[in-house]
Amino acid sequence: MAIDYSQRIPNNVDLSSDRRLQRALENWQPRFLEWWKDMGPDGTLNYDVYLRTAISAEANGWANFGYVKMPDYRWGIFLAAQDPNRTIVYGDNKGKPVWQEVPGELRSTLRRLIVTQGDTEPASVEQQRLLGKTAPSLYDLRNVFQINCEEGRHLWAMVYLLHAYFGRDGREEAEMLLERHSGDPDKPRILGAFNEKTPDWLSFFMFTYFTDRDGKFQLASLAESGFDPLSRSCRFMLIEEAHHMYVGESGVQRIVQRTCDLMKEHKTDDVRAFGAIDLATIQKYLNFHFSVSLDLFGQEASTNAANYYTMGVKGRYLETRVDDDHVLTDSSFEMDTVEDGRIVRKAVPALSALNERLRNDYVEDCAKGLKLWNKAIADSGIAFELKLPHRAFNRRIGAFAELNVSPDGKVMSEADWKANASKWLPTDEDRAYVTSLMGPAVIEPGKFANWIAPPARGINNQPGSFEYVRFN
Ligand code: BYC
Repeated sequence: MAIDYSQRIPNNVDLSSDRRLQRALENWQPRFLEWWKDMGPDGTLNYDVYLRTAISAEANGWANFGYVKMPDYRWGIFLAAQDPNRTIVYGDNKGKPVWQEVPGELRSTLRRLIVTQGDTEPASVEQQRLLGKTAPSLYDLRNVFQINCEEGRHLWAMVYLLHAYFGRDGREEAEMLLERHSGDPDKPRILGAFNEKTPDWLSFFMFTYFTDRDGKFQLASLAESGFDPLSRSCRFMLIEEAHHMYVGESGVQRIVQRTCDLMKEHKTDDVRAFGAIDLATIQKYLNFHFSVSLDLFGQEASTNAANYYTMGVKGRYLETRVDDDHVLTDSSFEMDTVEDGRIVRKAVPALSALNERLRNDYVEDCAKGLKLWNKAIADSGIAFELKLPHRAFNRRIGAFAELNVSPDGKVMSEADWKANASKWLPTDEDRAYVTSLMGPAVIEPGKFANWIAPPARGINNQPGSFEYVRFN
């Protein structure tokens, strides 16, 4: 179905045919806009930003670019097309038609998953609120705004599901999504990584590379849901997510490139003297963001995850491409776990290991960007390799949280950890240095801050000097 832009809330769900739902969402809309003004990108309400807006939910519905003031962005409700023959492909309900309404016994489980997903979206906008002040170029400024607008739309996607399918409870949850705030001591966001700060652009690029990638894998698993409206919402969100990860991957790449260029030019590792970010510091930020994002996959052994799967609520990554019985009651899965303070490899029931399995898929995907970054380093003739730390490193959630583990996987005493942590994770001094590079936003078209290389190509093939943001 085409997206109807004539409505106050653009949508492809025939919203005007359900007056009650339409009114409820139209009541939520001004609250969302208030939240955007208070918690969204600071001081930007009048900017004209060169944004893409979805005009249809088809694959080619994306190439629609134009200047938009962000409060006028057409946030709306877009679901991927419905497949009338879709069936549940795993768990106890395998082979049955997908649900168009929420089965009573799954109501609280589904609501909880939708709320957890929804909570991350506005959280990330809050985390990125101040980045515009220090943008390294107009190109980057436009990208953070694009991401913020799309995360706002992802919030709309989950709020629609809550309003349309969960009655009063759902409406209350939708209110709460605007009341919890990232880092708020009294009403924090639900998941750990979304209460961390994103104070500088190296953190932003690492976040969009590693944490948005958790989004990719969680959304892909929820796209397998037997609750069809959730599946269709997530399938559409995944299209938007891809650009966010590209911003992260290319952003880190450009920082690495600039660092390598300066190392070669000045024949030194100490690029701090030349106002860039040394590779050792980049590695520490990578360690931090990777480990915090690993926590987002939950416990290694999880009965929650087993139940989601058995009930048909949340599947595996690309479920239909996995070659097994899709029931898993007789299958086992090998994974690292903790016994007597040591990391040991064990076969465990596959159903309880689904979070870990998804984490494996994620880790494999994370490694791809490192290859690109390391190629840039190697092409510069520099002997240094960025590495993903061991998955037990710096964990707060799951079995490894009780251990102290080095990036190369050695279990150590607390005293040894304390003595070494400053080599592995950004110190206050590292953070202060990176923050010190974040000068006033670079707003001259085609110019870039000293610590980052220009991108290989512009958005929508625009030239390097393109005016991506107009300040009014
Ligand atoms: N922090 O059995 P477990 C994105 C809790 S990112 C705090 O393992 P489960 C985006 C857990 O809630 C994708 N608490 O749980 C990216 C549970 O609590 P209860 C977001 C945590 O359910 C960038 C308890 O520990 N989407 O889209 O198997 C920008 C037991 O754990 C954490 C989703 O996450 C944590 N890290 O797994 C913008 C999808 N981890 O029951 C957006 C929806 C676990 O004891 N969520 N806990 O009170 C889920 O699928 C699951 O809730 C989780 C947890 C995978 C998160």
